[in-house]
Amino acid sequence: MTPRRSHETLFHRHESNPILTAADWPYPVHSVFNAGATRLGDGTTLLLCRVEDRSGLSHLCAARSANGVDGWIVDEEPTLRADPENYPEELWGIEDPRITFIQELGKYAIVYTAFSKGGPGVALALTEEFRHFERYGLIMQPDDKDAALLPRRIDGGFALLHRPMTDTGAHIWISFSPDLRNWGGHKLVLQARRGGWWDANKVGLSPPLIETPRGWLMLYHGVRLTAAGCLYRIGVALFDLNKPEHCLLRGGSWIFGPEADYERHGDVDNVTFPCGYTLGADGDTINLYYGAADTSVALASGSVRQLLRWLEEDGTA
Ligand code: BMA
Repeated sequence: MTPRRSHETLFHRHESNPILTAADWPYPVHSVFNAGATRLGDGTTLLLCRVEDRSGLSHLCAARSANGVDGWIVDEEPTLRADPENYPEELWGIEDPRITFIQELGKYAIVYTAFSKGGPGVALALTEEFRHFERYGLIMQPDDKDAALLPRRIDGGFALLHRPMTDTGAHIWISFSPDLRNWGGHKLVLQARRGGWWDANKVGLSPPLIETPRGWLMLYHGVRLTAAGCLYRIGVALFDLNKPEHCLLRGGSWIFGPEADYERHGDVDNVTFPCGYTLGADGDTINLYYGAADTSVALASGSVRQLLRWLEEDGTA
């Protein structure tokens, strides 16, 4: 009998973790974490980091590197600041960006959390070069977060994964739009489990979905509430390429969670929170960028093929 692979190591931490901290910043900040990621046209890796200053509020700041590991060049000033005068929903800062290159627009879509008086909501901005931004404002009202766009239309509509809070828990939904402004066709795609599960009560999309020949691969976080606080761990699921609301497989176990000291201890202990990835030149290596303990940015690498194989064995429909 083939041994079950539920304890296989699917993501390997980079030896120079954490790869970015507040000490790398050219201006005074408190912490740097939960970064969106993408690759620019010239191959440069861009991380759009959530940066918290000593007001406690967050803004976004870009760091660029040729190899995605070191040699980061960080913008001298915040790259995208909250703009509460024009966008009152950004009153208490902007957080946790996810970046998707939208082929038909030739632009990057940044979907981020806007922290409003009414709670966290989902906001959108488009950019071509991460210097000028076209803001769309709030596209999902509070309480909603952990959102990312798909890179292309599905059945004629743009598609947004997001995580509204409901009375029955926090589950992942998909919504569709003809123009990125008007949203409808809402469908539940992944439900938090109940009881003692690692992903009971609260799940949320982590980085944007990864397109594979087998389907859209989702890395999602599950939040386990314990007497000592929350544990933020990562699991995997697979969705139909043409019907992304249809879950094909969902892993039983989590595949990545707080183990290293910089994940175990920080402003918020026991948090691994990926918001972005880049794919290696081989089309298989996933460079996963994650916030560690709400304090720093760390990197782990995995393989699309290995994740799919693991899901076949550990997952259920
Ligand atoms: C979530 C978000 C993340 C954060 C995590 C752990 O609800 O606010 O930004 O990393 O909690 O504090």
